[in-house]
Amino acid sequence: MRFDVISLFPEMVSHAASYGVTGRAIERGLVGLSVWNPRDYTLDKHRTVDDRPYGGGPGMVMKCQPLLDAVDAAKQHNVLVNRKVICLSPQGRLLSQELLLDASCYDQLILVSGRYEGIDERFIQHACDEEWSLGDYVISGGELAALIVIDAVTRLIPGVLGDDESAKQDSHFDGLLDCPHYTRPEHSDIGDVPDVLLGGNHADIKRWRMKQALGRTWSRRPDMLEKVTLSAEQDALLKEFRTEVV
Ligand code: 4GX
Repeated sequence: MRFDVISLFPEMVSHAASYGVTGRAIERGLVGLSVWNPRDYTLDKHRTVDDRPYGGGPGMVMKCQPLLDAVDAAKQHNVLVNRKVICLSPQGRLLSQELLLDASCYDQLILVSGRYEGIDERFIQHACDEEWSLGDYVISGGELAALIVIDAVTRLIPGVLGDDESAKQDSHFDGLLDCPHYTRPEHSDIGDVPDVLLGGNHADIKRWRMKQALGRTWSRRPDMLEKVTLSAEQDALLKEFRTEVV
Protein backbone atom coordinates (compact mmCIF):
# COMPACT_ATOMS: atom_id res chain seq x y z
CA MET A 1 0.00 0.00 0.00
CA ARG A 2 1.19 3.50 -0.87
CA PHE A 3 -0.14 6.56 0.90
CA ASP A 4 0.41 9.96 -0.65
CA VAL A 5 -0.77 12.87 1.45
CA ILE A 6 -1.31 16.37 0.09
CA SER A 7 -0.61 18.76 2.97
CA LEU A 8 0.67 22.23 3.79
CA PHE A 9 2.28 20.69 6.91
CA PRO A 10 4.13 17.66 5.53
CA GLU A 11 6.23 17.03 8.67
CA MET A 12 3.11 16.78 10.79
CA VAL A 13 2.07 13.73 8.76
CA SER A 14 5.46 12.06 8.20
CA HIS A 15 6.53 12.54 11.81
CA ALA A 16 3.34 11.24 13.39
CA ALA A 17 3.30 8.23 11.05
CA SER A 18 6.88 7.31 12.02
CA TYR A 19 5.81 5.93 15.44
CA GLY A 20 4.58 2.49 16.48
CA VAL A 21 2.69 0.19 14.14
CA THR A 22 2.68 2.62 11.18
CA GLY A 23 6.36 3.49 11.66
CA ARG A 24 7.35 -0.19 11.66
CA ALA A 25 5.20 -0.94 8.60
CA ILE A 26 6.98 1.88 6.73
CA GLU A 27 10.44 0.70 7.89
CA ARG A 28 9.65 -2.87 6.79
CA GLY A 29 8.51 -1.64 3.37
CA LEU A 30 4.96 -2.95 3.82
CA VAL A 31 3.70 0.60 3.41
CA GLY A 32 5.01 3.59 1.49
CA LEU A 33 4.33 7.18 2.57
CA SER A 34 5.11 10.43 0.77
CA VAL A 35 3.79 13.88 1.55
CA TRP A 36 3.35 16.53 -1.11
CA ASN A 37 3.18 20.19 -0.19
CA PRO A 38 0.90 22.22 -2.49
CA ARG A 39 3.10 25.25 -1.72
CA ASP A 40 5.88 23.58 -3.72
CA TYR A 41 3.60 23.66 -6.76
CA THR A 42 2.65 27.33 -6.67
CA LEU A 43 3.68 29.51 -9.58
CA ASP A 44 3.79 33.01 -8.03
CA LYS A 45 6.66 34.50 -6.08
CA HIS A 46 4.62 34.65 -2.84
CA ARG A 47 3.84 30.92 -3.15
CA THR A 48 0.14 31.54 -2.58
CA VAL A 49 -1.99 28.52 -1.74
CA ASP A 50 -5.18 30.28 -0.60
CA ASP A 51 -7.39 33.17 -1.59
CA ARG A 52 -10.55 35.03 -0.47
CA PRO A 53 -13.89 33.31 -1.02
CA TYR A 54 -16.11 34.48 -3.90
CA GLY A 55 -19.31 35.84 -2.40
CA GLY A 56 -17.49 37.15 0.63
CA GLY A 57 -17.40 35.86 4.18
CA PRO A 58 -14.73 34.99 6.70
CA GLY A 59 -11.74 32.76 6.13
CA MET A 60 -9.74 31.70 3.13
CA VAL A 61 -10.18 28.99 0.50
CA MET A 62 -7.45 26.73 -0.90
CA LYS A 63 -6.79 27.40 -4.59
CA CYS A 64 -7.20 24.65 -7.18
CA GLN A 65 -3.97 24.84 -9.17
CA PRO A 66 -1.37 24.01 -6.47
CA LEU A 67 -3.56 21.12 -5.27
CA LEU A 68 -4.11 19.76 -8.79
CA ASP A 69 -0.37 19.85 -9.48
CA ALA A 70 0.47 18.22 -6.13
CA VAL A 71 -1.99 15.38 -6.84
CA ASP A 72 -0.49 14.97 -10.33
CA ALA A 73 3.00 14.77 -8.84
CA ALA A 74 1.83 12.03 -6.46
CA LYS A 75 0.28 10.14 -9.38
CA GLN A 76 3.34 10.46 -11.61
CA HIS A 77 5.76 9.46 -8.87
CA ASN A 78 4.04 6.09 -8.72
CA VAL A 79 2.12 4.79 -11.67
CA LEU A 80 -0.25 2.56 -9.74
CA VAL A 81 -3.60 2.05 -11.44
CA ASN A 82 -5.66 0.77 -8.56
CA ARG A 83 -5.87 4.03 -6.61
CA LYS A 84 -8.30 6.46 -5.04
CA VAL A 85 -8.08 10.19 -4.30
CA ILE A 86 -9.82 11.01 -1.03
CA CYS A 87 -10.46 14.43 0.46
CA LEU A 88 -10.90 14.62 4.24
CA SER A 89 -13.68 16.99 5.28
CA PRO A 90 -16.77 17.20 7.48
CA GLN A 91 -18.87 17.04 4.28
CA GLY A 92 -17.64 13.51 3.59
CA ARG A 93 -18.91 10.01 4.21
CA LEU A 94 -18.58 8.95 7.81
CA LEU A 95 -15.48 6.76 8.33
CA SER A 96 -16.12 3.21 9.47
CA GLN A 97 -14.12 0.00 9.80
CA GLU A 98 -16.02 -1.30 6.76
CA LEU A 99 -15.06 1.71 4.61
CA LEU A 100 -11.43 1.37 5.73
CA LEU A 101 -11.43 -2.37 4.95
CA ASP A 102 -12.57 -1.58 1.38
CA ALA A 103 -9.87 1.08 1.13
CA SER A 104 -7.17 -1.39 2.20
CA CYS A 105 -7.68 -3.24 -1.13
CA TYR A 106 -6.29 -0.34 -3.18
CA ASP A 107 -2.60 -0.04 -4.18
CA GLN A 108 -2.47 3.71 -3.58
CA LEU A 109 -4.54 6.15 -1.53
CA ILE A 110 -3.98 9.83 -2.19
CA LEU A 111 -5.28 11.72 0.86
CA VAL A 112 -5.98 15.43 0.51
CA SER A 113 -5.66 17.32 3.81
CA GLY A 114 -7.20 20.77 3.60
CA ARG A 115 -6.64 23.81 5.80
CA TYR A 116 -8.54 27.09 6.19
CA GLU A 117 -12.32 27.33 5.60
CA GLY A 118 -12.18 24.87 2.77
CA ILE A 119 -11.04 23.91 -0.69
CA ASP A 120 -12.32 25.31 -4.00
CA GLU A 121 -15.22 22.95 -4.82
CA ARG A 122 -13.99 22.52 -8.41
CA PHE A 123 -10.88 20.70 -7.14
CA ILE A 124 -13.00 18.34 -5.02
CA GLN A 125 -15.37 17.61 -7.93
CA HIS A 126 -12.65 17.26 -10.54
CA ALA A 127 -9.75 15.59 -8.73
CA CYS A 128 -11.24 13.63 -5.82
CA ASP A 129 -13.02 10.28 -6.05
CA GLU A 130 -14.44 10.47 -2.55
CA GLU A 131 -14.85 12.73 0.48
CA TRP A 132 -14.50 11.17 3.95
CA SER A 133 -15.27 12.55 7.40
CA LEU A 134 -14.06 11.58 10.87
CA GLY A 135 -17.35 12.67 12.38
CA ASP A 136 -19.59 15.61 13.15
CA TYR A 137 -17.00 17.90 14.68
CA VAL A 138 -14.53 20.38 13.26
CA ILE A 139 -10.74 20.12 13.44
CA SER A 140 -8.20 22.62 12.17
CA GLY A 141 -6.92 20.67 9.20
CA GLY A 142 -7.23 17.38 7.37
CA GLU A 143 -3.81 16.06 8.52
CA LEU A 144 -5.11 14.36 11.66
CA ALA A 145 -7.91 12.80 9.63
CA ALA A 146 -5.43 11.53 7.00
CA LEU A 147 -3.27 10.08 9.79
CA ILE A 148 -6.26 8.21 11.19
CA VAL A 149 -6.95 6.73 7.76
CA ILE A 150 -3.26 5.77 7.37
CA ASP A 151 -3.16 4.17 10.82
CA ALA A 152 -6.41 2.24 10.55
CA VAL A 153 -5.73 1.02 6.97
CA THR A 154 -2.12 0.04 7.76
CA ARG A 155 -3.37 -2.27 10.55
CA LEU A 156 -5.44 -4.12 7.94
CA ILE A 157 -2.51 -4.89 5.63
CA PRO A 158 -1.41 -8.53 5.85
CA GLY A 159 1.83 -8.94 7.81
CA VAL A 160 1.66 -5.57 9.56
CA LEU A 161 0.30 -6.88 12.87
CA GLY A 162 1.66 -9.92 14.70
CA ASP A 163 -0.58 -12.98 14.98
CA ASP A 164 -1.81 -12.00 18.46
CA GLU A 165 -2.79 -8.50 17.42
CA SER A 166 -4.48 -9.71 14.22
CA ALA A 167 -6.53 -12.29 16.09
CA LYS A 168 -7.61 -9.60 18.54
CA GLN A 169 -8.59 -7.32 15.70
CA ASP A 170 -10.64 -10.14 14.16
CA SER A 171 -12.60 -10.47 17.37
CA HIS A 172 -13.61 -6.80 17.01
CA PHE A 173 -15.08 -7.46 13.63
CA ASP A 174 -18.13 -9.08 15.19
CA GLY A 175 -19.43 -5.56 15.68
CA LEU A 176 -19.27 -5.45 19.49
CA LEU A 177 -17.30 -3.30 21.91
CA ASP A 178 -14.28 -4.85 23.59
CA CYS A 179 -14.46 -6.52 27.02
CA PRO A 180 -12.53 -5.02 30.00
CA HIS A 181 -8.86 -5.93 30.43
CA TYR A 182 -6.76 -6.36 33.60
CA THR A 183 -3.11 -6.94 34.42
CA ARG A 184 -1.11 -7.29 37.66
CA PRO A 185 -1.60 -6.73 40.56
CA GLU A 186 -4.58 -8.93 41.44
CA HIS A 187 -5.67 -6.70 44.32
CA SER A 188 -5.24 -2.96 44.79
CA ASP A 189 -6.74 0.07 46.60
CA ILE A 190 -8.79 0.84 43.52
CA GLY A 191 -10.22 -2.63 43.05
CA ASP A 192 -9.69 -6.30 42.37
CA VAL A 193 -9.39 -8.36 39.22
CA PRO A 194 -12.59 -10.40 38.56
CA ASP A 195 -12.15 -13.92 40.00
CA VAL A 196 -13.03 -15.71 36.76
CA LEU A 197 -9.92 -14.28 35.04
CA LEU A 198 -7.67 -15.72 37.77
CA GLY A 199 -9.22 -19.20 37.70
CA GLY A 200 -7.72 -20.50 34.45
CA ASN A 201 -10.98 -22.03 33.18
CA HIS A 202 -10.72 -20.95 29.58
CA ALA A 203 -14.33 -21.72 28.65
CA ASP A 204 -15.55 -19.64 31.62
CA ILE A 205 -13.17 -16.80 30.69
CA LYS A 206 -14.39 -16.81 27.10
CA ARG A 207 -18.03 -16.70 28.26
CA TRP A 208 -17.30 -13.90 30.74
CA ARG A 209 -15.53 -11.82 28.07
CA MET A 210 -18.35 -12.29 25.57
CA LYS A 211 -20.92 -11.37 28.26
CA GLN A 212 -18.99 -8.18 29.14
CA ALA A 213 -18.62 -7.25 25.47
CA LEU A 214 -22.35 -7.74 24.91
CA GLY A 215 -23.28 -5.91 28.12
CA ARG A 216 -21.11 -2.90 27.39
CA THR A 217 -22.36 -2.68 23.83
CA TRP A 218 -25.94 -2.88 25.10
CA SER A 219 -25.44 -0.14 27.70
CA ARG A 220 -23.04 2.18 25.84
CA ARG A 221 -23.78 1.63 22.14
CA PRO A 222 -27.29 0.25 21.62
CA ASP A 223 -27.02 1.46 17.99
CA MET A 224 -24.26 -1.13 17.38
CA LEU A 225 -26.30 -3.92 18.89
CA GLU A 226 -29.15 -3.22 16.47
CA LYS A 227 -26.85 -4.02 13.55
CA VAL A 228 -25.73 -7.49 14.71
CA THR A 229 -27.59 -10.79 14.95
CA LEU A 230 -26.79 -12.54 18.20
CA SER A 231 -26.41 -16.29 18.49
CA ALA A 232 -28.61 -18.13 20.99
CA GLU A 233 -25.66 -18.28 23.41
CA GLN A 234 -24.94 -14.56 23.04
CA ASP A 235 -28.60 -13.79 23.59
CA ALA A 236 -28.56 -15.79 26.83
CA LEU A 237 -25.34 -14.09 28.01
CA LEU A 238 -26.79 -10.64 27.37
CA LYS A 239 -29.97 -11.55 29.30
CA GLU A 240 -27.75 -12.70 32.21
CA PHE A 241 -25.86 -9.40 32.10
CA ARG A 242 -29.07 -7.37 32.03
CA THR A 243 -30.59 -9.17 35.02
CA GLU A 244 -27.35 -8.54 36.97
CA VAL A 245 -27.24 -4.77 36.35
CA VAL A 246 -30.92 -3.95 37.02
N1 4GX B 1 -13.18 14.91 9.20
N2 4GX B 1 -11.73 19.36 8.90
C1 4GX B 1 -10.59 19.79 6.74
C2 4GX B 1 -10.71 22.04 5.73
C3 4GX B 1 -11.60 21.60 4.63
C4 4GX B 1 -12.95 22.00 4.53
C5 4GX B 1 -13.71 21.56 3.46
C6 4GX B 1 -11.83 20.35 2.69
C7 4GX B 1 -13.14 20.74 2.53
C8 4GX B 1 -12.56 17.02 9.22
C9 4GX B 1 -13.45 16.06 9.77
C10 4GX B 1 -12.53 18.46 9.57
C11 4GX B 1 -11.99 20.80 9.06
C12 4GX B 1 -10.59 19.05 8.05
C13 4GX B 1 -11.99 21.49 7.72
N3 4GX B 1 -11.07 20.77 3.70
N4 4GX B 1 -11.82 16.38 8.34
N5 4GX B 1 -10.78 21.23 6.95
N6 4GX B 1 -14.38 16.26 10.71
O1 4GX B 1 -13.23 18.85 10.45
O2 4GX B 1 -12.21 15.10 8.30
